[in-house]
Parts: sequence; structure tokens; C-alpha cells
Amino acid sequence: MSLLDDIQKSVYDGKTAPTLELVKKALEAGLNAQDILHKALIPGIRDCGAGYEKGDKFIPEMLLSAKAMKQSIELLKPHLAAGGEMETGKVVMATVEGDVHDIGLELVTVMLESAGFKVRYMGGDVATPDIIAAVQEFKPHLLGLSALLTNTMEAMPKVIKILEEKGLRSSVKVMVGGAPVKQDFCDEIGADGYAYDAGAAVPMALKLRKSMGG
Ligand code: B1M
Repeated sequence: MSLLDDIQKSVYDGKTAPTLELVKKALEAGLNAQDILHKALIPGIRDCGAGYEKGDKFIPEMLLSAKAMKQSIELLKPHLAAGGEMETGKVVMATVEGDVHDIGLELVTVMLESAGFKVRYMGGDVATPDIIAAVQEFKPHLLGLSALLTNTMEAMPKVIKILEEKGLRSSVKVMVGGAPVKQDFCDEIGADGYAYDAGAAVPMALKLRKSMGG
């Protein structure tokens, strides 16, 4: 088995300390951080989801895998991309109400920060009024909303509706993402942009930012 296979399995097994050791070893061996992320960590956590569907894994085990994954992302952060020198724009990032999944949100945040965006990271399960308050206070160019559950995606149009009601909609572009979210849904709810993954989120965010001028 390769080092990447070992990392994938270690995330699946939810072993934080051994996973961190393996990630360090991979970095020392000169492996690319993007490869460690996309060829080992993400497949490991996705295997875990598949295991959960089959009944091989239960929530406490998924939590252990999530912990191994999140701490590994912390280790990789400085290697994922160099921090931007220039401030590209301001972003509020949140996973919507009722949805605790925040690993993807964090990855998108790392990528946006590396592209020079100043991000107010709100994490998972953020109440809609808190998202609206962050938009009012931080005055971001972009609002990034994530959802991993089919039943929490519905919080996204609610956020957009309240932005409209409060007269904030024209001041902020809304970008949506997360596994069940697709372009059709983005169009249907009147969001401004959709990105499939963290890599695609950067060009989309830059495009939306540019469309605002200033
Ligand atoms: Co949950 N979970 N989970 N879970 N979990 C999924 C999502 C699921 C697909 C697993 C499965 O059944 N196969 C399933 C959802 C089914 C559905 O609704 N379609 C599910 C379920 C059912 C649940 C619970 C309901 C289980 C239960 O309690 N019975 C429960 C819900 C809790 C809640 O939120 N209220 C639950 C709980 C949990 C844990 C707490 C144990 C844990 C989360 C820990 C955490 O995040 N802090 C967890 C985990 C780890 C998963 C899986 C295994 C992994 C998610 C993940 O981190 N993926 C997941 C299965 C899977 O994804 N295959 C699953 C890796 C991450 C890098 O990818 O998040 O997709 P992702 O992010 C990507 C893109 O989507 C995109 O870019 C990211 C990076 O490339 N992206 C954006 C994401 N946000 C974006 C925003 C953007 C742009 C792009 O712009 C703003």
C-alpha cells in the first residue's frame, strides 16, 4: 500500500494521531498537499460515508473520522496555497441552519483565503438570523452557503428571501455549494453562483467579485 492509501484508510478508521503522523510523513516525502487532500483525505472521509450507508459505520465512528480529517486539514493549510497578499474581497462563509457538516466549508474557506479573500468563517449549523447579522455587520461582497443534507438545502432560499426583505440582496453575491447542491438548484433559488468543489469555488468567487466592480 502507498502512503496515500495508508492515509485514506487511517481517516476511514478514524485514527487521528496515526493519520497526522502519516500526513507529516507524506509532506516530508515531498508529496503534494493537493494530492494528499484529494487522493487520500477526501476519499477516506467519503469511504466513511459509504460505510455509514451500508451500516458498517455509525455516527460516533464518523465523528472520529471527521476529527482525523479536520486536524489533517489544519496540518495541510500552510501547504495548500500561499496566502494572498492583496485583499480580493470580503466573504461570509456558513453552513446553513440544522446542518453541522463543516469540513467542506473549511476547505472552501482555505482556498478563498489563499486567493486573497478576507473570510468571516462561521462554521456549521449557523442560524439564519446570525447569517443575516454577519452580512449586516461585516458587509461582505460574497456570502458563501454550504449544505450537505438534502433537507437543509431549503435554508438557502430562506436566507436569500430575508436578504431581499432587509434590502441587503443587491449588496452581496450569494454563492452556494455542498454535495446535494447543483447548478439547477442555484438557479431555482436565485443564488448568484454555484461551485462543485473548493477548487471551483475560487474562480466562481473571483468572477462574482469582479461582477460587482469597486
Ligand atoms: Co453526515 N451525512 N450526517 N456526518 N456525513 C453525509 C452528508 C451523508 C451523504 C452520508 C451518507 O449517508 N452517505 C448523509 C446525507 C444524506 C443526504 O441528506 N443526502 C449524512 C447524514 C444522513 C448525516 C446525519 C443525518 C446522520 C444521522 O444523524 N442520522 C447527521 C446530520 C447531522 C446534522 O447536520 N444535523 C450527520 C452527521 C455527520 C457527522 C457529525 C458525524 C459528520 C460531520 C462532521 C463535520 O463536518 N464536522 C458527518 C460526515 C463526516 C459525513 C460524510 C461522511 C463526509 C462529509 C465530508 O466532510 N465530506 C458525508 C458523506 C459524504 O460526503 N460522502 C455525510 C468531505 C468534504 C471535503 O466534502 O463536504 O462535499 P463536501 O465539500 C466539498 C463540496 O461539496 C464543495 O467543496 C467541498 C470541498 O471540495 N462544497 C462547496 C461544500 N460546501 C461548499 C460551499 C461552496 C462551494 C463549494 O460555496 C459556498
